[in-house]
Amino acid sequence: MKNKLGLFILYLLSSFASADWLDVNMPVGVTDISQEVFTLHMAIFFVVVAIGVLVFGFLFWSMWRYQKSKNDKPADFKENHKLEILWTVIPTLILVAMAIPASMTLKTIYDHEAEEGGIDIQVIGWQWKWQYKYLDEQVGNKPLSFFSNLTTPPDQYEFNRVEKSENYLLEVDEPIVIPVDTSVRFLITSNDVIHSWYMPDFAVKQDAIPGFINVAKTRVNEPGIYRGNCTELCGERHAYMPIVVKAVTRDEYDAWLQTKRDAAEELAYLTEKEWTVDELMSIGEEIYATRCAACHQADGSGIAGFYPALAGSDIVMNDKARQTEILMEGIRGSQMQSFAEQLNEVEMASVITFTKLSWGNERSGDGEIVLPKDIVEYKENDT
Ligand code: HEC
Ligand SMILES: [Cu+2]
Repeated sequence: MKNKLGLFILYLLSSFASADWLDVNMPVGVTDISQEVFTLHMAIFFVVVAIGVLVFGFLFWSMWRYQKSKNDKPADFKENHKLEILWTVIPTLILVAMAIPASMTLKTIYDHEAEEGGIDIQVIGWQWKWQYKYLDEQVGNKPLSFFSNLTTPPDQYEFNRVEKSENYLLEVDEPIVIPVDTSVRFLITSNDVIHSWYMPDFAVKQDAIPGFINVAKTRVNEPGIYRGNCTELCGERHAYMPIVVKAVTRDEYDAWLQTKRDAAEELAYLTEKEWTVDELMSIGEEIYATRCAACHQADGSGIAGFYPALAGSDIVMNDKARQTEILMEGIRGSQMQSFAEQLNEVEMASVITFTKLSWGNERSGDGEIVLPKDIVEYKENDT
């Protein structure tokens, strides 16, 4: 018996020493604040361990020392004012001692002052994706803006048909890019319900609330790719809206901004270009898979009672004006949201064309296609 207990303790000790245990702890992170939070967490953790050892040690020692077989006459005193005052004052002092450094860290976390040379990024939660707007960077005549959509295919998370990828449910089509050693403020809000923007390596976790802007400031010390997710239950696909941040050097950041500006110029040209059906279909197929298939299903069959089938839909087959309107404006009060900001003119025209010419719709419908310039026209008439 004694031997087995010894083995068990040895086992516990050896597993404590192995690195696996470190993964159970919170990450040290890559910002000054995240490191401060980690140090604070460890300091308080050890205070708690020390108190636990003392209290339980004393408890077990007393049980053993004053067991009935050793003391046939137990002491029968009650109330000891000195002791009672002592065990009130000591914990109070310990709590105050822990609250001081904790409040100091909180104060740094809540410093939202803009800094010289810093950048502001508006973060907007959507069911179920994140939008990022770089408020200081104009592209065309609007701030640079894009959406981050989950890229893990449903075959991995719904049907278990294929092996899970390394960054399972933590991968997106377009990560946010930020420069290192620069003060970055995230202005966090929501378009629909409450979400929460959580990036463990930055020690940033802020609710995204419609109509409010919550600010989180960070300054990343090390280049790298950091992953987090939405941490406020926000609907059925809450688990499918990850966050990926790519921290790069200032030069790489400037180069990335330039590619964004070039892409905007390219788009102006692309909306004018003559498009073939095949080109539109291949872009449309990709857009459909990442933006629409989650609800309307890969084969356009929808889910009865939740998401209408697009295969065989009269609107999709025969009413391109109404379908364009649905995609641009969304359907109020339903999960069919506006894609006007999420897709550019080429992507919008392609995905509409794709739905009109897939799943048999091409045989029963009017077989028309929608061109990027139709979307440009829609936008012009709309304003
Ligand atoms: C989050 C789920 C969701 C996503 C993603 C989504 N839709 Fe929808 N869609 C809906 C719902 C729900 C409706 C029905 C709304 C209603 O009528 O109240 C709908 C309706 C439609 C309709 C009208 C169909 C009809 O016959 O009435 C079209 C067309 C459509 N969606 C196209 C798309 C396209 C194209 C995409 C991708 C760019 C897309 N949807 C993405 C949920 C979604
Ligand atoms: Cu969410």
